[in-house]
Amino acid sequence: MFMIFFLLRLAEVYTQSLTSDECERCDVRLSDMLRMLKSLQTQVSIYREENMELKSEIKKLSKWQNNSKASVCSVERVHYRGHSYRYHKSKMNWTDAQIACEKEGAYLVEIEDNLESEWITDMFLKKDLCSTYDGQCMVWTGGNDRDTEGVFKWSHSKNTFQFTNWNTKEPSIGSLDVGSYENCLSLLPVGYWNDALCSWKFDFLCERSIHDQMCQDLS
Ligand SMILES: [Ca+2]
Ligand SMILES: [Ca+2]
Repeated sequence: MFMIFFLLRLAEVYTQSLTSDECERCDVRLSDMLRMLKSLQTQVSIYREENMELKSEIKKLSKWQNNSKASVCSVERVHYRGHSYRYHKSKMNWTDAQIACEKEGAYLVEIEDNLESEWITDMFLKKDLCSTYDGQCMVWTGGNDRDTEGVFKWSHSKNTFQFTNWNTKEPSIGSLDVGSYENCLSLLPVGYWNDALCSWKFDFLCERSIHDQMCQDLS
């Protein structure tokens, strides 16, 4: 803008300083130049207004995004085959983890086939960072045999396991009687399964059907 005003002023001063003869030779060119500069000035004014409008829109979007982050519906979730997953990096015993999932309209994850198992392993587990039985890296699922020893079910659907991915020597049924204590299903870092003491505290993974959401995810 400053440059345009400067050029306009320069043209006016130049015009005023010319003699009559000189003006006759350059009148047309100066008039054209002034017209172009004024046109340019108008365009810059328009761009300036548009820029202010854009800044206003960006400000509104930013405010909306911040408000969304504060909403329970906007917590970071990952969608996969009609379900929404949320990993909780918060260590709880199995029962408290289950309650935490229920509070957000979800349930502890239920793994129904190898595709889902592999996807969860790739998406959420620390397969490259942890040793096999690293308690810091285990994750609760909804699987358990709390009702009948050795009969594992998913806590939400009540379905018995159709697909399993047990680690070697798991589950611990009949193993020095620890099976009767290890009743809740945790995921090992590479995605294999282990029944563990339900009182142990691990991270956990909540799942829910997208159609059962209490509100629409913004992601
Ligand atoms: Ca058991
Ligand atoms: Ca076990």
